[in-house]
Amino acid sequence: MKLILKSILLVLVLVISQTSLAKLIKQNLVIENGKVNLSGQREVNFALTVNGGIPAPTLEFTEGDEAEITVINKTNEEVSIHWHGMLVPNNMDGVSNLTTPPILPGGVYVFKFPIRQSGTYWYHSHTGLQEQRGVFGAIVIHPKLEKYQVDHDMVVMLNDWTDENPEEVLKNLKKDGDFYQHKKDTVRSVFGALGTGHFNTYFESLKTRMGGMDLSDVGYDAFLINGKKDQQLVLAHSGQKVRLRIINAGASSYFYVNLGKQKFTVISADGQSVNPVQTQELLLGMAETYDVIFNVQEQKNYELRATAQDISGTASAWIGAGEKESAPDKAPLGLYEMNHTEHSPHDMSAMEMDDMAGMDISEMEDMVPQLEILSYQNLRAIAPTEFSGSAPRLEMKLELDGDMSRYTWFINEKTISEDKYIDINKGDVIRFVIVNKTMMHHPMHLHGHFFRLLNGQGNFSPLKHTVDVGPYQTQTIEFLADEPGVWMLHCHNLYHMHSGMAKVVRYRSFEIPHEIMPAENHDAHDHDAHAIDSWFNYGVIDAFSNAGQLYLRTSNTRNQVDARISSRYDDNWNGEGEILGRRWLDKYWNIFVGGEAFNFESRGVVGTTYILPLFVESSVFFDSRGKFRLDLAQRLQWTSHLYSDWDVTARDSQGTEWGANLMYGFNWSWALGAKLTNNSGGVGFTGRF
Ligand SMILES: [Cu+2]
Repeated sequence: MKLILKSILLVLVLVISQTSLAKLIKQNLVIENGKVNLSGQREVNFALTVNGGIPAPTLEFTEGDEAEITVINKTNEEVSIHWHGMLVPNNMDGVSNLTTPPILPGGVYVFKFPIRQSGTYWYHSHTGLQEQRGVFGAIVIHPKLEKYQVDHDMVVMLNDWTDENPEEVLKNLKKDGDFYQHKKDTVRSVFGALGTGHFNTYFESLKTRMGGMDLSDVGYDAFLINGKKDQQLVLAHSGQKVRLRIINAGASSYFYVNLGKQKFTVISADGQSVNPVQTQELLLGMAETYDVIFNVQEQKNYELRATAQDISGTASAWIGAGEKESAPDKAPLGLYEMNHTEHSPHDMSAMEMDDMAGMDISEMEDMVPQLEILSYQNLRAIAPTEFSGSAPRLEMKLELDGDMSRYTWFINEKTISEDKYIDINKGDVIRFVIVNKTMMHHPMHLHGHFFRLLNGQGNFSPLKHTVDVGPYQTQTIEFLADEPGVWMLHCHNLYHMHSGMAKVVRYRSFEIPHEIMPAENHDAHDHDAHAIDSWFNYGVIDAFSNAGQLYLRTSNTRNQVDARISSRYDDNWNGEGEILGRRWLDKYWNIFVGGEAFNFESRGVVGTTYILPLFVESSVFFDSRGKFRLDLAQRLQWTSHLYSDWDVTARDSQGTEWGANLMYGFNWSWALGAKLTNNSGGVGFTGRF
C-alpha cells in the first residue's frame, strides 16, 4: 500500500514538474531590407536582415516548450519563414500559399507550435530567393535530459554569399547553365582535357551529352560562418569539450568541414542522435546539420575550416586559445577527373554496409569508428527506427533530371508546375527511391517528417530530413505517413527548386484550410516556386566584316520563341530571318512552327530540333512551298578561352551554306575573332546578353 502511494506521488510530482517546465517561449523576428557588405568587396542593397543581422538570431528552446514566434515584415515584398526539420502542424510549416498565408509587406504572422523534439535545426524564408539574401537562422533545442556535458555549445552556420542580386544570378543561369564557369575559370575544353590526359573522359561526356560534373552552378563572392569569413568562434582551453552545431544554410553550396587533421565525434545528424562516430571531416549538403564534439587536447587555437565543395573558397572559425593551428588547403579539383564512377562520401559501398549492419550499439561504442570523412553508411540511429511490419507500403521511384542549357530541373521529367502532387494515405509507410540522372548533387528535403535513410544499418537506419543524392547515385528513404497535411519535397539547391525540382506530398484525407484556399485557387502552380514558369531572355549579337547576326530568345519551362536576322557577304550582301515558336518535349528535343524570310520571300515553316551526341544541334525545316532545309551547328571549346562555332545550312532549293569562326572569349559576354563563310573571310566580335 505504502509503495503504491509512493508511486502515485512520484507520478504526480513528475506530471506537475513536466507541466511547469512547458514554458512559452516568445520571440519576435523583424525582417527588413538592408545594406550589407559580407564579402568585404562591395556593399549590396538587396539583402534581407532579421532583427538587423545576417544570419537571423538563434532560437533556443527546451523539448516540451511552446514556441510563439511573431514574424514582422518591414520589407516591401511578401516573406515567409519555414522551420526546417521541425515537426509542426501543417499550417505552421511556413510555405506561402501552400500551408501558410504569405506575410505581406507591413504584415505580421504569429507562429505557435509545441516543441516535440530536440536537436539542431534551422529556419529560413521559403519565398523566392530570399534565403540567399540573408533570411536564415539556427534553432537549438535542448533535450529534457542532456546526454553530453560540454564546456562550450556553439552554432556553426555555413552559407554562401554573392554580391550579385540572386534574381540576376537566376537570370544568368537561365541564359546558360554554365554562365559562372567563366567567372570560376572552370570551362572545360579539348586542349585542357588533352593536356591533363583526360581526353577520353571529356569526349565521353560530350558523346553521351552528360556534360561535365558540376559541383556548383553559381560563382560566389564569399563563404561565411555565422555571417563572417574569419573569426574567433570560442576561446577554449586544453581539456575542454566544445559542441559544434554545424548547419549548412548555403543556397547552393556543399561544404567540407574539418579542423585540420584533428578528430571530432559526430553525435547527431539532422538533429537526430546517432551512435558516436569519430571522423576528421564532414561533407554537408544544403540543409543538412551535424552536431559534433571536439575535445581541445592541446593549448592551441584550431582552425575550423569550411571549404566549398568545388574548392572555390573557404570560411574559417577559430576554436581554442594560444598558437594558431591552421587547417591545410584542399587540393584544387581536376576538371576532367571527375565522372560518375568516382565516389562521393555519401555513396554506399556494399562492403562497408555489410560490416556495419547487424552490429549492436555496445559493439559500436566500443569501437567508435575512426574515419577520414564521414559517409552515410557510418550513421546509425541510437534506437530502432523500423516501422511496425503491418503498415502498408507504397514504393515510388523519383528520378531527378535537369536540362543545363535552359536551366530547368525535373522530378520524373516534370517540374512542380507541370505535376505537383504525390498523393499518399495516412498510416502508410512511404518509400521513395530517389535516382539521380544528373552530374550534380541534389540534397532532397521532405518537410514535416523524419525519414529513415536506408543506408545498410537495418533496424537502426538513421533518421534524417535531408538526403544528399550524388551524381548518378540512388538513395532510398522511407517514412511513416503520420503527419496529415501538404508537405514540400524538394531539392534544397535554391536555384534547382526554383527551376522546377520540387513536389508536394499530399495526404488524401487532408483538406487545405480555408484561409489558404484562395491562394491555392488563384495561383495554382506558383506556390513556393515563383520563377518556374516565368519567361527569361537571352540574346547574341555577331558583328563581323563579312557577316552579322542578331539572335533573341525568350523561354520558360517548355516554350521558347526565337527571333533571328542575319546577313552575310557571298559575292554580295544578302539577308534572311526567321521567327520560331518552339515546344520542348524533352531535354534534347523540340518541335517548332514559325516563318522565315529568305531571298526576299517569306514562307511558313514547321520543323524539329534535336540535340545529337557531341551537342550537335540539328534542325529540319519544311516550308509552305514544300521545300526542305537542314541546319547543323556545334560549339567546340578548344581552350578555356578559345572556341569555334560552326554551322551548315542545306536547302534543297539552293546550295549549301556554311560558316565557322575562331574566337577568343574574354568572359561569358564578349569574344573577338575571325569568321569564314563559303567564300569570304572577316574579323569581328560576338556579344552575349
Ligand atoms: Cu538539385
